[in-house]
Amino acid sequence: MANEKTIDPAVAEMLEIAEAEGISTAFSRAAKMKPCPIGHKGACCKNCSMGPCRLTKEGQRGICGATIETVAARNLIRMIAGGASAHSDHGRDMALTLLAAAEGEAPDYQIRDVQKLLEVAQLLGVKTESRETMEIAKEVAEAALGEFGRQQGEILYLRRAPNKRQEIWRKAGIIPRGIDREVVDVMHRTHVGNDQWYDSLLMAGLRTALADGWGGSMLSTDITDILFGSPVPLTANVNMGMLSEDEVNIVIHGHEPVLSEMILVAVNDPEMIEYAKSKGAKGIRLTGICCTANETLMRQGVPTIGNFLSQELAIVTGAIELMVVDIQCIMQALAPLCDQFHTILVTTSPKAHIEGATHVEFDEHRALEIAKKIVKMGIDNFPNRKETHIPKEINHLVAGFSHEYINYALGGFYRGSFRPLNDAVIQGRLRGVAGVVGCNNARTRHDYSHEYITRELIKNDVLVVMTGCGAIACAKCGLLSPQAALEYAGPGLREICETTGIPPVLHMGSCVDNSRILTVLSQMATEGGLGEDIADIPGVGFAPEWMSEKAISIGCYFVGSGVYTIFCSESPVANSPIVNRFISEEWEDRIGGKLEFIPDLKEAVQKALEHIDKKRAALGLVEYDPGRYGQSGDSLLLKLLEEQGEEAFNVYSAKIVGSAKS
Ligand code: BF8
Repeated sequence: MANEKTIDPAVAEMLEIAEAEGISTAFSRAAKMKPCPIGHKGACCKNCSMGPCRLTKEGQRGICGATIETVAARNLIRMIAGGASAHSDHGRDMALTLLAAAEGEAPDYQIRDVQKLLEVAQLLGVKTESRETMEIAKEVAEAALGEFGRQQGEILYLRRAPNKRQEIWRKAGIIPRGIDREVVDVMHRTHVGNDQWYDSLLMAGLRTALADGWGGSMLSTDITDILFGSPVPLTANVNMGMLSEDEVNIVIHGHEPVLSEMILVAVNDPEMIEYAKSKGAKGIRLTGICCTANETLMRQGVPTIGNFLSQELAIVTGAIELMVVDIQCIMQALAPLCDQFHTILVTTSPKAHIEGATHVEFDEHRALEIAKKIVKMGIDNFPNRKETHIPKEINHLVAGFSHEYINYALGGFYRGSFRPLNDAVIQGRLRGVAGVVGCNNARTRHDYSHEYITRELIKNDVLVVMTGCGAIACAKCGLLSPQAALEYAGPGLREICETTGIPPVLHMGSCVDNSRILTVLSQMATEGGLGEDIADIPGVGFAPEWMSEKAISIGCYFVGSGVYTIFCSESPVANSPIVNRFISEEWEDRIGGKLEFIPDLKEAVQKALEHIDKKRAALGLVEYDPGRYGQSGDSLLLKLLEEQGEEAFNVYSAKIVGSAKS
């Protein structure tokens, strides 16, 4: 039964225990509560108290006269505004931390990537010559904060996009002004009695999504790199087997590394470790869940024990002394669940209180002091641990692919550029590129769609980049290890992985780090050989198991940037065929990207590959042919091993080693 709900053996194991003991989880609640069929299709309008109006029949109107199209479009763009707010407010907090650090008021934070600071300074028009690092950092933080409240003009980071893309935005009237302004614009225009044409509503939604992707999220990623270092590849471990039987288990969950990085410093403090030993533990084990886990995994190799749908089941192990959370994707169900175990749930953000949790407000001005206080609470709770059940499951991965590193990995120090990647696409060694991102959703089999879509894409020589819970899902399936190339990748992609040592699926970070994918696409478009715009690149975007408003905002900023983006679910605007057509065909006509909801995974992959091939043909590239490559590298030895057995393989290997020596 549990295996029908998840493909993760650790989650299945814990789910069986939860079910046997009558413990409520998102899985059991989803089975009991069917989604509202009216809201599900975007047919419910509750923007005023004359309703809620349920527009289920063609031609029906709400009490104010709103049409089905208006209601569906308003609902969709309010989701964009919600998602953009979440990402961008996170970005604002990162800028405020940078400002506090630069002013000497947050002494526990430093500038770890000065090079990145200088690059960002240039983009934001901050002078760098003959200036102290902290002086530059202060002005960068102030300029970044200014981008949120910019009333007129254009967000400065849009300059990172190819010129042609910027022109498309200007022509379509969707170039974002300040980030806050665009979110307020959507909330205003969707108020009763305001914008009532689906066309202008949906275009305004795109503008807000672009403010998220090229504004709030991109600033967040860059400032996080400045403060904590830009990621470079590292090996790490994933899944619940990383919880410790004999150490104090502290789990970080949420999104902002400002907290989790400090908890990491605190758990490594020798005094804290000694204190843990005084309580009978062998030490302290820090692990993570969701995107704050992705952040610390990418930079420090902190193990990730699961994604969104694992959060409750991790508690059911009985092995977690303390789970500390900040913002976003934290289930309210954690508080009553922790009451059934010895786990302490600590909330830290003034924006995310949970009734029943212990609130220890985080303040970056006293970051390490507060982090130590929280860690000590966990240590003090160790003697209360009772029976535990920790699944054995552990997988290995390589994480830490920033766009800077991809640049270097493919081109080396002396010719670091996206040229080799573009050449691989041009020659057909790679059919194309794809971003597979987003959440888990209790309405679909946990992790299954991520694994299916990603495996099919790499089998077809599509290089995949991932973020968020999708990246964790595929890491748990072993797809983020270099060995996955041998097992699952198509012949051309496998050759590239063998040559460069990268896995066929690259972990690019948390959900705000989807902005890194925008930067990769921009650099590919400007490198030459693949057109002049992101929309020219043979590439696609996927959100196989999305559930959050943030995912809708991400999907829409990819579409706004020219990418064909597929969500593998029923459409949240299914009630309006006009709106569904608009976000697909009309958006493609106007801005080159389109948004489609395709629940059938096979069909979704097929459409993606057709799109990639169409883009290849439009660029005049050779037709993709998997038979052309794959005759080099390890594949010959492996073929020999398979066909002639180990003896022949050993004789041949010895010959190669011998000739290399002589
Ligand atoms: O920001 S992928 S479930 S954890 S929303 Fe949430 Fe979705 Fe996970 Fe990260 Ni993103």
